[in-house]
Amino acid sequence: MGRLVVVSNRVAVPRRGEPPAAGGLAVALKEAFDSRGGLWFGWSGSVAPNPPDMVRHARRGRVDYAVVDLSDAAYQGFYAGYANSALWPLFHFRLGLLSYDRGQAETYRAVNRHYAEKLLPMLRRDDTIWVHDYQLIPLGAALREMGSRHRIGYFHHIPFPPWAVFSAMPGAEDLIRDLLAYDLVGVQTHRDQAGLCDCMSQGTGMKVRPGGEVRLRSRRTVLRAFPIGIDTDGFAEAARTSVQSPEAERLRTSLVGRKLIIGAERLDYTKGLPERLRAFGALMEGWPEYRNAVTYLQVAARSREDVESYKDLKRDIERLAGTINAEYGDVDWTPVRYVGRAVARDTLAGYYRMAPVGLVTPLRDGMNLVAKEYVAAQDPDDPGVLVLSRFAGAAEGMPEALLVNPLDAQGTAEALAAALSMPLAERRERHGAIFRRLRENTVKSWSGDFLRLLEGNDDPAEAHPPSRAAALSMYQARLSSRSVATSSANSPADKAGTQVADLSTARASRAR
Ligand code: GDG
Repeated sequence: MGRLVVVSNRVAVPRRGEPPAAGGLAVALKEAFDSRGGLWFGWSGSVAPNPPDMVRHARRGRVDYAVVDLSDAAYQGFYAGYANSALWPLFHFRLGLLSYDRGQAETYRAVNRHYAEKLLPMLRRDDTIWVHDYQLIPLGAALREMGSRHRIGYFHHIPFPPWAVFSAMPGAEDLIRDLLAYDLVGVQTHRDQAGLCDCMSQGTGMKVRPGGEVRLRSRRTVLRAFPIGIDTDGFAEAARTSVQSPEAERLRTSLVGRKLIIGAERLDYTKGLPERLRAFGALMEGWPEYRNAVTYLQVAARSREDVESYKDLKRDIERLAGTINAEYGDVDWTPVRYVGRAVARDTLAGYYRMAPVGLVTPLRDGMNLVAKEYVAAQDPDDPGVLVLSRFAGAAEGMPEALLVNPLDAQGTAEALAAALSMPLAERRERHGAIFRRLRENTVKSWSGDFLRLLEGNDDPAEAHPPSRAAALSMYQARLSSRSVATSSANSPADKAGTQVADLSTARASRAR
């Protein structure tokens, strides 16, 4: 079996001697990387006016990390511009926030082509390529144009709207056509699969067969739902340990016996934070018995601060939290505690475990891992209750959560009141049912399922022999990498890799 080649927007190179960061794709891919070796390619997270046009390499275990920097212009046009100001709102059904600029759309395509040019020479004939997320939709088509016949899969982490919404984007047809370059396109839920199939048939006029199969000449693309999971046991263990930590103790002491409602996410307009604050305000208004008896802790890690709509959001949230605190707070009680920065992952796990209510109410979300993590973190003997937006992908697999429409502040407040007063037996029953499912569908089973379907049973190299151009480019690259590798044990690429690791940590906040 060939290597696994992963391409994602942002690549965090682990520090030498340290394991990859817990959580996220690194955990999902660990097994595949350990067993067959691999390459992880993408943006370093670094931006410079005129970065050197080179790929920097770092080897960690069986994985080669290969990263490129972005120029200021590419960052603005590709990342802050088209990806996060046009595609992100579009895919989250927020047409009013969509800001389209043809120049940015061209930069997005140019960056994807540039990535393909850099990646192609690093590929081996029998590699399997797995591309991640909306920043990289045209990458597969760019690779095909350059002659790649590899198996290439794409996973879309965010929602997929139907054509009635999607077609608002100038060039919508081209984006959908780009997906036909992939052998497998994965989305999070059945609702997203329906949206994708609708876009495919209406945007291209092609027939989507049962099972999500589309055929274009000899090429076959499969469109499927693969709901992403978490490292359930790992997160549960982190919560068990961390709930005893000094940080957790500090929070517990400060609550003075009050019940905790918790929310945690990137500060993003898709996460429904103003709506959530209004719902908490409605709880305070309509259920006076909870005044001075509950505290709502919202962790909102800063994100995409150079995108205009995110600045407005920050102001709105701060104003709303201030209004609720002024209205209902007391000398010894602040109803809303708002922490505007990231909290360490394990600490967060401990906080979840001590909170009787998890409040996760995005307006739209591909999956929402916080919902899953909150459930995994609970004490099974005395679990908390998840209040969850029906518009989070996670809701599809969690009918036992209290499902709400986040736009309905009264309805969400009712769910909060129900959660705060739910009898132990019912809490255990609801929690047990979700937790069992979370243990069956983990992040590892997710990546395994995707790769199994992508690779099928036949030999990918037989099914898609590389074209002459691609074979030549790969051959030349292997020759030149051999001469670098033999020149010194402490090669320039290796040194650059160490530098990348430092950079990647410093700029982690630019990841999404
Ligand atoms: C995209 C899709 C899809 C949050 N605050 C802190 C913190 N977090 C962690 C959570 C969770 C992760 O960040 C966020 O994951 P989400 O799934 O909620 O959201 P996105 O970042 O938007 O991710 C989403 C996901 O891709 C996976 O496919 O579910 O729908 O939008 O793990 O725990 N982590 C730390 N400090 C914080 O303050 N350390």
